[in-house]
Amino acid sequence: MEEPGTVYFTGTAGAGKSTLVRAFADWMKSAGYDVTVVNLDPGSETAPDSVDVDIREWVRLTDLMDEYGLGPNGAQVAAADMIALKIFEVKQAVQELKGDYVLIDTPGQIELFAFREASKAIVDALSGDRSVLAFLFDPALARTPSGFVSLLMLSATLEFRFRLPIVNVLAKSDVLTPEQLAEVSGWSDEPGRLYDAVTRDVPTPDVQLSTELFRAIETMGPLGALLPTSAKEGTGLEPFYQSCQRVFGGGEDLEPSHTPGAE
Ligand SMILES: Nc1nc2c(ncn2[C@@H]2O[C@H](COP(=O)(O)OP(=O)(O)OP(=O)(O)O)[C@@H](O)[C@H]2O)c(=O)[nH]1
Ligand SMILES: [Mg+2]
Repeated sequence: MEEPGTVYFTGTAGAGKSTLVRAFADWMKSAGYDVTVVNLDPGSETAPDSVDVDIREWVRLTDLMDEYGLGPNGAQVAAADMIALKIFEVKQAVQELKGDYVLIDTPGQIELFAFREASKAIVDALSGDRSVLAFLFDPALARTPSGFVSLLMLSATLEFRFRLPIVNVLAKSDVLTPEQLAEVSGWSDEPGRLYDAVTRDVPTPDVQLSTELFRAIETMGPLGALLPTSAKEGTGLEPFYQSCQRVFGGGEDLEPSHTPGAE
């Protein structure tokens, strides 16, 4: 049997990870694919029944806060290390479900996920040859040139830390006007436009920094198109699926494992 495709949903706090995981899982199920949804956020407040494998069965943020008298951030740090200790149990639970696709929601605190060694161990344990990191751009940040550059840097950091291919996604695209969406898409399609936008701002040290960062990004290679999605409106989900498939298998499509609507 072919190894499942594993997609990690990452992004800054509130970028829309959990909502996109749910919308994408629903879309995949209605298209006939077998999907396993995994929650790796011990502080998640999503209803457990929308998740197939839930880290909260092993590690819960509120329990850690009560038990050790920790605040939410301290508890997240402790939780990251505890999750790493439980990760083979999580992996076994995922494997038992035998999904074609495994969608993994990650903790809201991106710096914890990006910078703790425990997260590296977690991702290494759960990833096979067909794994991809989806990095969600929050439109509140992505719509300014310096915010956009900062998100590109964060996305590149994740790629560098985890050594996994990355698909950059513009989340909540419905909150942008068509003009804003065209502008932001233009920045990812043509780096020259981003450069112009960054340097058009007043030349404060901040802009100078963004310009330097931009140069670094440019030398890293093609940015890859930023894929607009809206979990609220259900748009961009099929192109997102196709991007993941391109990463996994050089573009071939999975055969749905059962006929849609047959359940
Ligand atoms: N308009 C709009 N709002 C959205 C969309 N997706 C998510 N939201 C809203 O954005 C907020 C954050 O969404 P979440 O899915 O919880 O984001 P998250 O990245 O999982 O958040 P944390 O796990 O807390 O970091 C919620 O209020 C959602 O209702 C979308 O596609 N469109
Ligand atoms: Mg979440």
